[in-house]
Amino acid sequence: MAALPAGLVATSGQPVRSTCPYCGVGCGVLVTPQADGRATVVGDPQHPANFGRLCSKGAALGETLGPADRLTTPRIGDRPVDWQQAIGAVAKGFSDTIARHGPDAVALYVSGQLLTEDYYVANKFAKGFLGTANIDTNSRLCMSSAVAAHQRAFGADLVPCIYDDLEEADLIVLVGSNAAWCHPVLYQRLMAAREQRGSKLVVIDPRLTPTAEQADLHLPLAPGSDVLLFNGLLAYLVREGAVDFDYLERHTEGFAETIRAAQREASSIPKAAAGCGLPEALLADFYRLFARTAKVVTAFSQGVNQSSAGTDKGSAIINCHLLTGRIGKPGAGPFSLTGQPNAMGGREVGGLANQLAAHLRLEAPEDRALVRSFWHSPHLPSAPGLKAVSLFDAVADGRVKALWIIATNPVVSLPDADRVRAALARCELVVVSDMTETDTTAVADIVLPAASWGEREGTVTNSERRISRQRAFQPPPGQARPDWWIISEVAAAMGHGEAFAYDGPAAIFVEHATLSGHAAAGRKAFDLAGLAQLDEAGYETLEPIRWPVRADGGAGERLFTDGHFQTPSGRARLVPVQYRPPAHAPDAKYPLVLNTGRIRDQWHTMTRTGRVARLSHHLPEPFAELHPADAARAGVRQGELVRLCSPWGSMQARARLSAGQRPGSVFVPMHWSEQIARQARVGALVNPAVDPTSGEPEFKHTPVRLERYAVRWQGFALARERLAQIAPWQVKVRYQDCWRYELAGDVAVGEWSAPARTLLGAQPDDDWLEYEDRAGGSYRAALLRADRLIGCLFVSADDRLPDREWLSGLFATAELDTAARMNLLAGRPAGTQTPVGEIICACFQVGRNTLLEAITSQSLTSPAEIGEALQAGTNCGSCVPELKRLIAEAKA
Ligand SMILES: Nc1nc2c(c(=O)[nH]1)N[C@H]1C(S)=C(S)[C@@H](COP(=O)(O)OP(=O)(O)OC[C@H]3O[C@@H](n4cnc5c(=O)[nH]c(N)nc54)[C@H](O)[C@@H]3O)O[C@H]1N2
Ligand SMILES: Nc1nc2c(c(=O)[nH]1)N[C@H]1C(S)=C(S)[C@@H](COP(=O)(O)OP(=O)(O)OC[C@H]3O[C@@H](n4cnc5c(=O)[nH]c(N)nc54)[C@H](O)[C@@H]3O)O[C@H]1N2
Ligand code: SF4
Ligand SMILES: [Mo]
Repeated sequence: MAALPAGLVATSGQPVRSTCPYCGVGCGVLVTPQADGRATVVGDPQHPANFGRLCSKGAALGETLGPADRLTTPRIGDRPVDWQQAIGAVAKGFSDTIARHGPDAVALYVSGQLLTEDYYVANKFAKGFLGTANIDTNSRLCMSSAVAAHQRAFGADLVPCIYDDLEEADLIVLVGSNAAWCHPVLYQRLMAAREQRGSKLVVIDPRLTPTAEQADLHLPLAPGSDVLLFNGLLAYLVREGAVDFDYLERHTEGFAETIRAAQREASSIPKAAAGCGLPEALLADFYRLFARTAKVVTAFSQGVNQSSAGTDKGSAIINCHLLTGRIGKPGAGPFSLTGQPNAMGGREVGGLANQLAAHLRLEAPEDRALVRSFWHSPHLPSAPGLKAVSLFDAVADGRVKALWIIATNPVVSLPDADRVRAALARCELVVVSDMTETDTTAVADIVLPAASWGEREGTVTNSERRISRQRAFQPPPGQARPDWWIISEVAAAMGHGEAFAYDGPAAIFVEHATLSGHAAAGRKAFDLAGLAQLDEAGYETLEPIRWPVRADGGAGERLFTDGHFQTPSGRARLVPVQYRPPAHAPDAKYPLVLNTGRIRDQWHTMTRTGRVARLSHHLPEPFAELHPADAARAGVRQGELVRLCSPWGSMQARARLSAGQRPGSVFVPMHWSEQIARQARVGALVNPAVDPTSGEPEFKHTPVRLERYAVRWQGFALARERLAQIAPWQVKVRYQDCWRYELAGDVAVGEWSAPARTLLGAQPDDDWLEYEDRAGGSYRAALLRADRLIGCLFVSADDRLPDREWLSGLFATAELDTAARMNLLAGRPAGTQTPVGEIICACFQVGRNTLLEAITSQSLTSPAEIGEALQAGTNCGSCVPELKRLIAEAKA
């Protein structure tokens, strides 16, 4: 077994320069490790993605660290084992399955959160040495539609824009992107540029998001109607004479058919407006603005990609840019915003089942020959492997018998997620590499502990093709190991030691860069030949750099400036596309459309951000955001619990009413897992329809029914230790000095005293305070040990419950004083202090009520004035859109 290279941990007093492991903006961070195992993290002023800025998640990175809840030993079944045994078992399981059933009976399912080096090794292992193309990644769920649209238009998966373009544009169109919450630092850069140069912002999204609230125009289009909207734009541009015929003739093909198709479908503004469910005047305003503005960037994200028409939506957008020649120029182009930190790196190494390494084509014999000889691999599959959703279908029906899942949590994040869980439970061999227990490790046969951010070394590539180093500043806990090491050891145990004899990530990166140089041969955009000679020291000190990095030293050039593309003809293709409705329409039984996505302070399935108190206050519970009219129809009031059902599954959530929600649509975040909340995995409801070209699922459109979840009691507990499951609605929230549990039940509890003592773990010598009003259905109890608050429970027949914030503060003190003790069961301090309310500013923990009170009493009129008065919004700035909303609310 190969040893890990030493020298992983920085010892100088200097902060370690690294990269944020969350979104595709790829912000640089400066990390100063602390004695307690945590770290302070600030933005790197020199990093060209963020110039020192961080969002709420990046700013709280230091608090995600620490050994608590980490996986530290490999295990087989329930049995902890050493690495030798674990690796032997994985290797034998895969070898035996291949011997009995052939290479396509095994598969890997990996992640855009792997470092490029891990990702490269995983692909080499699967495609080159297991001999199967059955390696797919969660990027299939994320930007595979954009990849397919790029390939169709440009002949390769190339993103035409860079971040500067957002600052140089006069018009920015955000389509299906809630960038204020999902790409916050990029959004802040964009807003700053807008202040300076007066650029316009248009947001195309069915809901009024915090991003849309800031826009000059918000187009709340009917879900799934983007193709129609952009076909309508294309036809309008032709009518208005905004076409760049010179560009079309010299650099493109397919424009005549494309124009005809668009004209057939959306010949006039009224026609397009009707199909998109938009007022004609609003659509006309947008079309006019687009036609008149040369410098326009259309940035798109999951409202485009996660659709059964995702590839066509991408093409419809790109068509408009090609038609006007607005591509390959400063401040102009279609811009796919990547979600994960290394979505782009995954594309470089050929992470998807239909790709080969280094932007080479799996289906091209000459490309396969190049890779095969470079890897010295015994065989290379010639047909694409199974795409994520089909891959799990194959697991369900037994075609795939051994599966290795790395750095992703499909039991939460795939559509039809209950079926995914059932499929994994039946599968002969499921191996999971993760850093913590998840809903997916819960159904694994072998669990492997992975090193995580801060403990691993490597590179990631952000949305603008910029490669940055992630650097380690602390050792992994226990036996945890980097993913490249684990995969290489399994490959070696299967007899491929020579091809995987890496002594560290630098060697892998150099191999990757060398292969890209061979593949590009100086002619293609994806080219890292200029980094193929890096030595250890050069890799260690690698500065953020945008590709292409040519052998002659040229780097980071803007793509497509010469109008030359990577298609066989060298011309870009306009692709005729036609609107298709989403796969499943709402009906009488399932009348609403479920739209899913993200919230500001949580990352995906919450395995890291869910550990941070500061990030848990903003939106602590699984919720369903619905229009007041739909709520009234279902008899649901603000804050009540609801049950959502689709033909695929069901869940519970807290109702949040919002007039910004499109009538007929419900928005539910994707984040909550079984580890944190009961019956709150929205993936269980999501239909498994996919885009026919990209295979990307339709996460934004599932018919559902919503009903009141009639509860008999509601309550919450705060406790120093984690509590057992007691209620059918139970949500665990990380607070600074305690855990908060939101609870509710549909069966009345006659007597609370005994179960409350058990729940909070009362001992004979403890102090037990309690108050009961049986007739009113109210019960309150608190447990103290030597004057220290251990836990408390508040139950009520309705939702009249005290503020959690004041009570949770009592856990910070070692001994409760008499006043606090007296007010404990009242749940609030004496006097008439208002509770701070829902936390809006995560950095300084400033609540909604505090903000509203200050805005009114001090007549505050801008986020800057709020910042001066209360600090809110002055650190990461992620809450500024909400501060603006509160100012408007106070005025109204
Ligand atoms: N805070 C936070 N940030 C993140 C992440 C996170 O988990 N948390 N994850 C990262 C990842 S991996 C990704 S992929 C990105 C995703 O970033 P975004 O794509 O910005 O985020 P989403 O919330 O998934 O969806 C975006 C919007 O699409 C809208 N939408 C739904 N249907 C349609 C439609 O038919 N047409 C249009 N035009 N819009 C529609 C939704 O209402 C939603 O507001 O975020 C990244 N950043
Ligand atoms: N309903 C709904 N579902 C969605 C979406 C949606 O909009 N709506 N969006 C989809 C999109 S765009 C995405 S990108 C996916 C994301 O979905 P997932 O990839 O499933 O989400 P994560 O929680 O990021 O999972 C990453 C896992 O890797 C682990 N991990 C962290 N660091 C390491 C490491 O260094 N090594 C290893 N081996 N493991 C590590 C984490 O603990 C975590 O369990 O969700 C998709 N699912
Ligand atoms: S915007 Fe936030 S989450 Fe994204 S990379 Fe920057 S700090 Fe990290
Ligand atoms: Mo994503």
